Amino acid sequence: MFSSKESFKVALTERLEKKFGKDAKDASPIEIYQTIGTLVKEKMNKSWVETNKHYLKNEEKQVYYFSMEFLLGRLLESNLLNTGTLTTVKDALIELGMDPEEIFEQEHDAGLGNGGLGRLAACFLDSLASLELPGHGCGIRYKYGLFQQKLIDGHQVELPDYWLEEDYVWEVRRSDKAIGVRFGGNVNPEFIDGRLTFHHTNYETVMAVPYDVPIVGYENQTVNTLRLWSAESTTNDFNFHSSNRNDYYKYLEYKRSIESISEFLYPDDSYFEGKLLRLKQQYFLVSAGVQSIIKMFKEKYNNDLRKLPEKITMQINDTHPSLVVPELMRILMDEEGFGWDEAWAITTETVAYTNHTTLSEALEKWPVSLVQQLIPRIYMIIEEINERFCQMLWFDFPNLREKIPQMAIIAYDQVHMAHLAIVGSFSVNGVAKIHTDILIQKEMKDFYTVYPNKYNNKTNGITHRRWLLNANPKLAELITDTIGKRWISQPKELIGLLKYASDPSFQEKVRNVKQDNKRKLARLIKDQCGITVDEHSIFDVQIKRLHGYKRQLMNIFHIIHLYNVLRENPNLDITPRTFIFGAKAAPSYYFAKEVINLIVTAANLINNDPVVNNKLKVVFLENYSVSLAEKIIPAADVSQQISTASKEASGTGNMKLMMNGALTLGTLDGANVEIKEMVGDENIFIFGLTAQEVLNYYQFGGYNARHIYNSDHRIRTILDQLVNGFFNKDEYEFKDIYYNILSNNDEFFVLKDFDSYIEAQEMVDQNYRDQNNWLKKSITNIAHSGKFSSDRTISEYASEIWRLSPVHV
Ligand code: GPQ
Repeated sequence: MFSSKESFKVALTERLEKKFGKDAKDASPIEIYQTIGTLVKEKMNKSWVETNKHYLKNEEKQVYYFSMEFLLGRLLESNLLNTGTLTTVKDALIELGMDPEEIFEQEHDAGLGNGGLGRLAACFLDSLASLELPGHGCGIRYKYGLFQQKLIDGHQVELPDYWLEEDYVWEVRRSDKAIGVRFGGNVNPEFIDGRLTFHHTNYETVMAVPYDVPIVGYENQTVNTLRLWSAESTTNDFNFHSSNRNDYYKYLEYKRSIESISEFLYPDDSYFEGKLLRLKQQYFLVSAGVQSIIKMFKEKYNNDLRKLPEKITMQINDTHPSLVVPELMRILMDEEGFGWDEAWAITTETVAYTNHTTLSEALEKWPVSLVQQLIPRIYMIIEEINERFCQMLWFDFPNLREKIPQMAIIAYDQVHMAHLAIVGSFSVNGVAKIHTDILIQKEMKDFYTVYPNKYNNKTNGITHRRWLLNANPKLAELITDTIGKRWISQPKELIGLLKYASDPSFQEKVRNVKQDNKRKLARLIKDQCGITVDEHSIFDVQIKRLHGYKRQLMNIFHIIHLYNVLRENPNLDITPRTFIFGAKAAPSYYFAKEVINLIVTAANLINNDPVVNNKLKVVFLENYSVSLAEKIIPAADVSQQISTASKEASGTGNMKLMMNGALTLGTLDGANVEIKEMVGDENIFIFGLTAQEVLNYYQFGGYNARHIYNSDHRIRTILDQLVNGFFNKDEYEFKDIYYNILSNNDEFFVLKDFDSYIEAQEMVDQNYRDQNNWLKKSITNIAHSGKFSSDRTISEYASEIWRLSPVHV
């Protein structure tokens, strides 16, 4: 049906008629989208069944990627690309008088994630399938994804993201695979036949119903599964006493409380919010996932669970799913009859843990009372793990005896999830070289002494299929025309572009593609914000979650500085620039919301001041999301990656932007370090404190923000403008930012790095004037971006952690 435009048109027409009783002319764009989606899904079903059969029949190892977040975005276009039907479908739609982009845009983003961590999981799924690796996702089917952001008067307002309003064409509900997850109750030890057993009573059962989403590989027959669990109640579990008229209402209440478990995604990024409901979500995901894997495994391997580590790895995406460790122990001991030692050996050879942050506010520490009350048996197991771990430290590592309270899994009435994950797994990895180094040398130094062999690095990556082939088809085409198409399956082959970096005719072509993309984005900006931007200005982009450490504040301070300079000297020769922001703040993150307010307020002032004479525009695009990123990134000239060094574990936006020819302006943090290594010093703008310098300041002090305020008039001017009515708002509007910097001694070194940031920004300005040189740098970045394909990352996980080989379906 997708073999030619004609057969696709016939299939589309027939299905539209069946599904909606309409022909292509009358159908609405959303109906067209849904129909094509259904057809593509059906096309994938055959390979899905085949893949599953193949995995069942053969004894290859499989990986399960446990994650509280999968930030998929839209799937139609990428599924068309991967199934090799994108061009046919696009062309056919055009012939039918439709705009393919308009059709694709009907799809509601699956926003089941916050930012980098969730998007990484989605890129990994794409790479697993594309490399023909048997790897599946295990997550939660939140009814509401990450909130939709509106800006009202400069303030962020959150609206619920009811993404399931229209049918989600990619999922299949599998009621037959539902599994019960138990919460609460009492656990009583009992001796049965001389064996200690644990009898669990008075618990509440929540039904976990899986919804499966097929994940198709690029031009192969592999279709893996993303299994998303939804919480449901069953009437069987509720005691109706027909004499009591209130039972019905009680039941409804009960049903609501159960369904609340998969109701919404917590909107916090890199931040631990210790809510009971969140803990419920975590155990719900883990228990449903592990139980279903064990069930399947027993059927396949004749109940021989000793083989588990040989055949299965459970990779946990940060500590959020770290209850996998005690849950697997529980199943092996309580349900399968293993003794502690054997269960522990199986568990710790099956689970692997990825750390994604060293920020202390993100570390998960659950109050003992909460864990005990919600999952009593799991708590007992954690206690035992802790006991044995501390004993082991005491006897085997006398030098660490003093450190036991800091290393314990349970201490000071809290369960420390990272410690549980480290102790309970066979692999601990960071997500960029510098991040892994910091884990080993500082954050997890003592654990490294105990388990040196567990530690390894896996630098993050992004799928070049979505972020280059789909998002920037013109650039992809130009690359293929220039070096052939091998780079698509072997992204490192992009290096072949280096030869053309200085070739004027190739440069011209790259420039035209970028210019087209910028024109399109300028139109979007006009439509969404009513701001006219100069499409020949530098498009300078910072798109990511709003966070103190990501320092959007430093960016806007610099913009205000430029504005101040221009007001003093309107004829100053600066390269026209458009600063573009996209960022959601966690709803309860007050400071982050203040920064949004400052950006939007400053933007209004600057954009409407004739003195600036269109040399400067500031745009804040509402509701930053995967699909919006796909429009911004291909149009970017400058990629701002300006986190306080040591704070950004890796970053992945940096990779997407370089792959699309933007030059990085950044600190030596996260994967920026490796980007610099690849492209060389002359093709990146680096500034600011190093991670070591930052860590030294934290440890030994010696930084005083007020000194800088007093001695640097540029900084003093900006800070004073926050509180002297300069922005035509209430004088107190930005006082918290002012005090945050001056009274809290500028936790993220905005003032300390400001001078070198200005200098780096001037370099950007100067460099852009020489277009040939700029294009050479841009092409050099694209050429080196192959390393940052998630195909490379996933190959490393497969060979070094999972010992997983491709399976040809
Ligand atoms: N990251 Cl712990 C998140 O997006 N959310 C989180 O809760 C945690 C980490 C990010 C991290 O900040 C980035 O530096 C990484 O590139 C990304 O995870 C993927 O590893």
